[in-house]
Amino acid sequence: MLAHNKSKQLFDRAQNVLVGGVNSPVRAFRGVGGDPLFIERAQGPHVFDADGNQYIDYVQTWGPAILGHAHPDVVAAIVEQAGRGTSFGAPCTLEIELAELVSQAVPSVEKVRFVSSGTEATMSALRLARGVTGRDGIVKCEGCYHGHADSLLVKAGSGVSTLGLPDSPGVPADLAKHTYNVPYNDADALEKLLADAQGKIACVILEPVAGNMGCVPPTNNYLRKVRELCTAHDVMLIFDEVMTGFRVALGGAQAHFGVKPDITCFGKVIGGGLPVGAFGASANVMSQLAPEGPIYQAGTLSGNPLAMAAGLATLKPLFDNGVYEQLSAHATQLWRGIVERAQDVGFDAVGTSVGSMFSVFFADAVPHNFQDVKASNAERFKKFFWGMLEHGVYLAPSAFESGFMSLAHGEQEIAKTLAAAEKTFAAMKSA
Ligand code: KE4
Repeated sequence: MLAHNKSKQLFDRAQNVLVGGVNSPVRAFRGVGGDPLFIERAQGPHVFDADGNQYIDYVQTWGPAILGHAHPDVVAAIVEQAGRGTSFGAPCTLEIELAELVSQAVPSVEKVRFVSSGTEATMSALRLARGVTGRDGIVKCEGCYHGHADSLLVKAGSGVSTLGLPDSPGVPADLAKHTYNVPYNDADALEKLLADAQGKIACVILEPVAGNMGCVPPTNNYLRKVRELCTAHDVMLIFDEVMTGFRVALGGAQAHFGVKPDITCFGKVIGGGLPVGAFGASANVMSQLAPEGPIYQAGTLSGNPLAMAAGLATLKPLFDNGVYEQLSAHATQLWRGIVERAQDVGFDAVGTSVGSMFSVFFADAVPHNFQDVKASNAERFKKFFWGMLEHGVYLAPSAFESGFMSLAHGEQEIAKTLAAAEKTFAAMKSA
């Protein structure tokens, strides 16, 4: 058994001063039981915990580390900029350069506003859509996560499309009532809701590849149907590409599937591990935002030079030829190898991937929505998680998260991961 004594000591100490010992709930390992590891450093495809254990990392700080951890170009860019100042609270050249790169990669984004998290990006995108349309209603998909802004912390009640019910204390019912939920991958449910709520809806926001219920790809033409429905009902379509942006393709999911949203949200990869989010749209839509227009949005650290430098150093290599083909091939090779080894011991298992994000589900069919995912074998996932950890592989500590492949992961890491899976499944079978 790997020693986790120092992580345990740190966790005990952390809980005295940090809520739940963490600064973001999913890190607390509540999804798999047990205590979280404290990570001391990371390098390439690996993270190292406080006890000195090395793990092949597929969490990648929840997506940003697409080049691998501590990439020399990213570190050098951060160090160089840090010596020139970390934040000016004034326009700087690096903001222009990163915005130009985002717009070059994602043509539907003619203008960008940088913020400091994915939550800020989606929260601001909602305000933009509500301000442009003059309507209050928003539609999201059950099981999609868009950060913790009040209007988005609302889950579907029972039924296909329903008035939102607060998913967290502190979200006013008077606000939650403007949030409608529909099942992911169900264009008929969306069509019915838009017809029933005609004239009330400002926007539909969705993850073009759901990544917060595990990796659940859109089924055939779903995104195209959503696009057509939004156009027909004069409703803005927001793609939350905080996870899929620069992760599934250089141009994100909208490039991969050929469907163009009205507003796009970004995060994670575009900051290369530093706090960066962004949202963007046509110049016309973005002109409604202050200081050009009346819709207010602001941020002290938005576009700060240190984060911009990290983002630029992270995105530039992604424009090289063959990058996404490698990432996609490795992600597919990984989940297929894990699924095969699970099936070899008689476990139901399926896998999904889009670009470099992937999941394995202990189920007999590929899930298409949150209900399907909730029907998968979560207890088996927990055993899988801990077995892989024991064999030096760090997966997301929740069955409702995606895994991520980086450019630093090579054949050796994949082979080691599959060997770990084989040992883990053998132990699970004999338990
Ligand atoms: P942040 O505010 O955490 O930067 O971004 C929120 C967000 C928005 N949209 C999507 C599609 C996202 O996946 C996220 C954040 N993702 C989670 C994990 N899947 C972040 C991990 C955490 O909450 O600690």
